[in-house]
Amino acid sequence: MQAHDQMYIDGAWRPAVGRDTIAVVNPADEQVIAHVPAGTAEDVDAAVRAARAAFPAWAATPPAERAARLTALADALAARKDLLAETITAELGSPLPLSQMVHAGVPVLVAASYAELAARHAFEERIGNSTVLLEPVGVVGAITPWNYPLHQIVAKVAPALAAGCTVVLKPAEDTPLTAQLFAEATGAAGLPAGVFNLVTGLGPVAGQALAAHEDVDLVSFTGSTAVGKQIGATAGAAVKRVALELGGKSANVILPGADLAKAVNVGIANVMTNSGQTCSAWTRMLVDAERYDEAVELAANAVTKYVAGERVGPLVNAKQQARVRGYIAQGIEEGARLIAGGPDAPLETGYYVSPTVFADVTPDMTIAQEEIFGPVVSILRYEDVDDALRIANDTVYGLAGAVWAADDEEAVAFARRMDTGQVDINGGRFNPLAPFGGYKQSGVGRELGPHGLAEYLQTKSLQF
Ligand code: TXE
Repeated sequence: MQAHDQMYIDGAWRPAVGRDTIAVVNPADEQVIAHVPAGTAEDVDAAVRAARAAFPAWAATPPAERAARLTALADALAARKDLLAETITAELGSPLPLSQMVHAGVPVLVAASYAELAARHAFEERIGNSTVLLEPVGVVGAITPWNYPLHQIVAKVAPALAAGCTVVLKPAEDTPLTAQLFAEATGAAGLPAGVFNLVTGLGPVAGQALAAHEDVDLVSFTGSTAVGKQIGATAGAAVKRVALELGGKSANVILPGADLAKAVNVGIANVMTNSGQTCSAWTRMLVDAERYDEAVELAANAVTKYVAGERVGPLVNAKQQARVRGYIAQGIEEGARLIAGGPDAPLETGYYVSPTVFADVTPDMTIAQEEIFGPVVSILRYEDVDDALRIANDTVYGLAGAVWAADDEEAVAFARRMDTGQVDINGGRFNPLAPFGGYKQSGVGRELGPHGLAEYLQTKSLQF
């Protein structure tokens, strides 16, 4: 591994133009673990130029060869799995088993899935008397968040490379070490120089410069809705492609005939995973009036398994900790009934928040409307199935959700009426090929699988 004080541009590690650095902090003990370069517009420009120069040859590389590089990338990530997991635990604070299984494990599957898709995707179609060519969009500017540091990178870079695009990545300032390991893996995988480039830096500086760069053809962003709107506006003004994966406020709908204990237990586990820092987390649990009290009791019981500092890691930084504690205080103020946790920090050191459950939450409360991004579950009551649907759809977001019912058919019928991009039916199982992305203000575009690949392609039709 290279020293942390360099960036990966045009196939080589090099220092930033400026001398400013960003301190990387372990959120579990608040200790500084490294410094990385705070890249500027000049660094971004150098990276974009490298990506532009590499584009024609990479776009012309046969898909089978691009697939071979992606297989090598999946292998390189797998070979570094332990180091990646330790690094993610150090800079994000997630418990090591979660880092190993999810944070370091899932991206290997995603990279491998794009190796397969690149190999078998039809980059050419016939429609009547036309041949339609599916061509790479060009240079991609990828801006990623810290919550799943490696997955967010791979979910953008792997389909972009499969499509034949070249990439400049600006990862979150909280988790740049994971991005550096990823960059090193792209080198080990034999990607030609300039096909993948890494610029670390602050969002409003390096991120902004990348999003606004005139030689970037597509900006793919995952993060807050506020920044996403700004990036969307900049891209729109430049008539540039954009993909946005933003916040969520997903509903966990437990219909009257469902297995209540299972739905509540899985629902609590879903939100506690990664300390609630998951955009698709089922943060609103919807239960029918008849079984409401039983559900609250089950939830109070279930949450006792999640202890801050043990199964539940810290939040990523002091700002996120303060924000989540603020939301918990606001929930109490607005009249929700606290049944577990609360706004006090559970540990003196580290950015921990108590696993928290609220009952008697009504749809108009702030905690039922805004993305909290912490280990906080709100339990809402509904009167009948139409009421459940109205509440489930009553937010500006529409990223994910869950439906539990007596059988899959009933759950699917409900899911069809939900304004949301992904729904787990009676528990669901992760599928790395299933499209992921938002309805409404949760975003534009999809990630993963063939739909994720399509984001990075543009079409040209030839008429005969
Ligand atoms: O996000 P930001 P933050 C939500 C979640 C969280 C909130 C704030 O609700 O509490 O956002 O998190 C880069 N131009 N999500 O402040 O600022 C930044 O450097 C270009 C949901 O961390 O949006 C980082 O790389 N880029 C979410 C990335 O944007 C800019 C995951 C995300 O940071 C920029 C994370 C700018 N002006 C937070 N400003 C999800 N959808 O999964 C910042 N960035």
